[in-house]
Amino acid sequence: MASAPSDTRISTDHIPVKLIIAGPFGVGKTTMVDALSEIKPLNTEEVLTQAGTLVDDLTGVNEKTTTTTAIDFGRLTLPGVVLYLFGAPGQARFQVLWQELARGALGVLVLADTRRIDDSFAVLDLVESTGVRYAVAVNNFPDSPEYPLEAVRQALDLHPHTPLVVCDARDPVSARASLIALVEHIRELMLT
Ligand SMILES: Nc1nc2c(ncn2[C@@H]2O[C@H](COP(=O)(O)OP(=O)(O)OP(=O)(O)O)[C@@H](O)[C@H]2O)c(=O)[nH]1
Ligand SMILES: [Mg+2]
Repeated sequence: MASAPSDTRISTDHIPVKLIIAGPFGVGKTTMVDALSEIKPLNTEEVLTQAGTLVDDLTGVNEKTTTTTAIDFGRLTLPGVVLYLFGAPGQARFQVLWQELARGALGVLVLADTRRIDDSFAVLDLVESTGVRYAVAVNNFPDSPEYPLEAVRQALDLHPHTPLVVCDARDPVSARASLIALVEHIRELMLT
């Protein structure tokens, strides 16, 4: 029998860690999971319909043609740990999904978009309701207003210790740096 391709094998000496990449509609969750995953990511993309515009506001993301209908899933192996990455929608109507998804998660990376900063509130409410620790990464688009990070922190009413970074969800190095900021934060909290 042929052995499995190396990129699909899971090493048993790596600690499994579940992380969630969350954020409002169209913020770049699927893009980030795709950029990070070493396996072909599971995507649940479907074409956006006219009916969908009644529930998700396309303002600022008019170029968008598809949306994730459930979750994204990918995997990233780092020294000693294997990260299981779940891309999850952050609109308030996904509260039920979150109750299940948050179970066993070590942390959440919340993506934010400075073109639509208000859309982050529902996500932050959902994440805070789960009690899972989180960090925030601003995903920059070409037409994103560039506010100082302190202004974004204030606008989102983040705790002074909550990590806040800027990222490019398309870039694996940048995406990985955001995850590291999250994991380092959780590590520090666990040690104190
Ligand atoms: N310029 C730029 N475009 C991005 C970036 N991240 C995502 N995009 C684009 O933005 C669009 C939306 O990205 P998605 O990854 O589908 O966003 P999402 O959060 O998964 O969207 P939903 O699942 O519908 O909520 C896509 O066309 C991406 O190519 C980024 O960092 N910079
Ligand atoms: Mg998506």
